[in-house]
Amino acid sequence: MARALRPQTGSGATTFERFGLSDEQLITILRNMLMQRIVDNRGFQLNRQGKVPFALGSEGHEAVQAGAALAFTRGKDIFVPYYRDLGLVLGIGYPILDLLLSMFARGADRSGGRQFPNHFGNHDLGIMNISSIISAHIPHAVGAAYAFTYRGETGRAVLVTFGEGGTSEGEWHESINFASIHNLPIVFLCQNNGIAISVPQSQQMHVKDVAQKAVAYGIPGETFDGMDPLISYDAVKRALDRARTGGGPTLLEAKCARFLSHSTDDDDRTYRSREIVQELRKRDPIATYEAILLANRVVDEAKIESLRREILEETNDATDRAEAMPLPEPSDLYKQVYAGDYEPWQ
Ligand SMILES: Cc1ncc(C[n+]2csc(CCOP(=O)(O)OP(=O)(O)O)c2C)c(N)n1
Repeated sequence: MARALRPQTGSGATTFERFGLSDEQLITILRNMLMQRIVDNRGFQLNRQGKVPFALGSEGHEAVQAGAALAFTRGKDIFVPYYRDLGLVLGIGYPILDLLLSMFARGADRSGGRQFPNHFGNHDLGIMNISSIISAHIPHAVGAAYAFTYRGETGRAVLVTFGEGGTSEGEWHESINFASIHNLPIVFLCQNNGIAISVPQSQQMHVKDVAQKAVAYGIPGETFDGMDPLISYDAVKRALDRARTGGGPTLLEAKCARFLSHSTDDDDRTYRSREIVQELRKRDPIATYEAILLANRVVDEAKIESLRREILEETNDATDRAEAMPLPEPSDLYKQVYAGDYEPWQ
């Protein structure tokens, strides 16, 4: 049942009421945010222990990703993620174990342990695999949306995500232009954390908001608070609904923050001060959302604690299981690379 809750702090006149979410859905959002944070931290811990070669954090992106995951219709929509979408894929149903198998590069991983970590893909969940080449996945997303239109499949939409740095790429512009011309059912969701590795937004573009770029392509553009999961849910849901009902593409921009380094391969102390990061962390989306749920008695402290414990146990279990699995067989090197029985050395 939809609830009427007290206004959120810092979000103007916004009330929970207008989102029409049940208690269960409000708690699902919190669960997904906590899961993202715990799995995220696990990747960094394992890297520091020398057990996994690489991890990418999404701390600070929890709200936008949990909100967007709830707006996605599993079994109908297609999601084309980028590498920082750990929370979004978990929210759609990607198993924690699959993420850990990929981090540990074990043979039981869906790609046979041959993919770069954070290259999510799951056919059953409608998650399209990507490459890390910035914005190279966006034409693929537009292609999927074009296929829906071409086949006359209504009620389906594509959600594609990227960072603000990705909007400097030619493929990004070409894709939005094509989607706009053909009125395709697609939502372009920018997770704007203000920095592309070490390059600030001011050196990527001469506009304040990425969403302004929508004007040039004749589609709606909307900037929203990506630190608020309910506002994020609402924006993504409205845009997906518009796409599903023939309204065409939308460019969304979630203003969020990146609390960690770009990945375990860089040290953000070389390009931003600790004071800046401390300021960002004051707006921790999990702490803010927990406070709102507590104030409105949707959850109590004990419920939050049990959610945390449950997710931590699942993550610990997945870590142990993934670590205990064998590495891929060298003879599997070309498996899933060539179609059919072709052996490249023959
Ligand atoms: C075509 C291309 N150029 C450069 C890179 C190296 N690279 C990897 S991530 C990244 C920054 C992207 O930043 P942004 O799109 O803002 O996303 P964020 O990582 O901040 O979430 C760059 C430049 C790449 N992978 N592909």
